[in-house]
Amino acid sequence: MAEFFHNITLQDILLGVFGILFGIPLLVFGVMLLLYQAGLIKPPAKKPEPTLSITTSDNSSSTVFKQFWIQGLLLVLLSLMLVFGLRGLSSAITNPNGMVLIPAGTFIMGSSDEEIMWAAETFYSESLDFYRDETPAHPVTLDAFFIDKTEVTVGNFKDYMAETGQDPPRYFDSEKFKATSQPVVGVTWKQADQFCAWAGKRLPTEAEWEKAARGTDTRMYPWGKKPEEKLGNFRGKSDGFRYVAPVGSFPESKSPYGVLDLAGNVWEWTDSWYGPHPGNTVKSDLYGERFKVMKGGSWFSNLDLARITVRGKALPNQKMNYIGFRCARSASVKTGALN
Ligand SMILES: [Ca+2]
Repeated sequence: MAEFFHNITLQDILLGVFGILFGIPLLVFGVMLLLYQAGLIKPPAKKPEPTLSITTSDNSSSTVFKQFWIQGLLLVLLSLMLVFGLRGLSSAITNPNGMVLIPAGTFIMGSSDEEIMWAAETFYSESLDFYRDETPAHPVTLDAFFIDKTEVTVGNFKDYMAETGQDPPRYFDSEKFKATSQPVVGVTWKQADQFCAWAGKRLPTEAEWEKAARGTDTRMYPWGKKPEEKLGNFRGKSDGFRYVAPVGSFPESKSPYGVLDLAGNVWEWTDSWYGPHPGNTVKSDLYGERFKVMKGGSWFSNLDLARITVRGKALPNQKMNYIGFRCARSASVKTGALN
């Protein structure tokens, strides 16, 4: 429940106001009609306002009111169904419980040789080898899915612990990392995986995370091509935060789909093992089912590591104060994604 309130959006509020503005007057109208019908309120002396057509030729007041009552009630019911149905449908499709819909389709995953050259030159790296696991840039086609709009927070994790009796992650009592609006850190891959399962979700794959951040062009960052120190929580204080920032602190950094916190704040666990991209020719002992890929860089990273295509890696049992996560969910109806 707490998670629901954390995730209420402007759209939810506007739709709520819309529902109240239309729903309440209609409800009052319906109740008054019922009272008329029951004889608890005196009907007007004259014929009712001709706003609703009365087709009968019988002018006796009881028949007129009976029809008036039925038409009015139908109108109220239909209006309420429309208002709340639209609200629920819209909310469920675009933002179920703080999630964002990423439409099905193809995007470009990974970096081209030119792009890693650009990164090496921009960030004064001594070696191109560091970047080679991002290559080649290759098309990937995904089904539609939902992804959390922000990183999972300490507050979310408290709800989970309260309901399941799970142990707190490392750093849960640390002054720097304990605020409820901050992303939870110090979680192992398994803890992240179990939280998502509890929430009826799952960890995103590396490809899903990358698409949610990148959209269908080949941008380097969720906001575009340029490194911008002020658009996320990276190493140093110039962004306003020395350690983690409350989730959603950088609304201008949103991805093409409106997802926040992707670059910086905390690295995010994905479901994927650290293996080679299709067509990658690098020989690496690190490839295989040993490391899980994490994405996005953190409050402890520079802007180089916050590039969308960077492939961070960590052992699944690592508990670091710069690693957190967010969850995803398939959008096919058979998985119940629209509830
Ligand atoms: Ca992040």
